[in-house]
Amino acid sequence: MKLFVQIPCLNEENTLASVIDSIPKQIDGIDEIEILVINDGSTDRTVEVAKEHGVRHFVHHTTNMGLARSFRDGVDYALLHGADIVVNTDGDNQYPQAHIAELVQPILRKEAEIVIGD
Ligand SMILES: Nc1nc2c(ncn2[C@@H]2O[C@H](COP(=O)(O)OP(=O)(O)O)[C@@H](O)[C@H]2O)c(=O)[nH]1
Ligand SMILES: [Mg+2]
Repeated sequence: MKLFVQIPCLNEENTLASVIDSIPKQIDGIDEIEILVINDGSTDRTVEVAKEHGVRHFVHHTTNMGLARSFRDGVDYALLHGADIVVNTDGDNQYPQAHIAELVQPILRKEAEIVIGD
């Protein structure tokens, strides 16, 4: 199972490092974890910070196109690159990444196709 964690970002240079560094490196039942940053026309160092923290997958919007379009383009990229599961999280460190392992469990158990953390 290949998991993509996608992070839509509009100018998240201050918080993106904490988000990336707290994404789990291993999850039982998942073979590969890839991180994808969707850069939605950022004018700050979002992309440089992501690269410095090991991100290798990017979707770039040359101008700001909004979160909905960013989310969709991220899912398209992830599926094209072999994703079995896509987790979306924010670049502002609003969500605790440590819960990603728990979040994907209903999918791994084939009990759900979509899981929402609240
Ligand atoms: N507000 C906003 N966020 C965007 C946009 N494009 C990408 N994002 C990213 O979408 C994520 C959610 O945005 P945020 O402002 O935190 O939304 P909220 O958590 O619903 O208040 C963040 O990682 C943003 O950087 C955009 O055009 N506007
Ligand atoms: Mg937010």
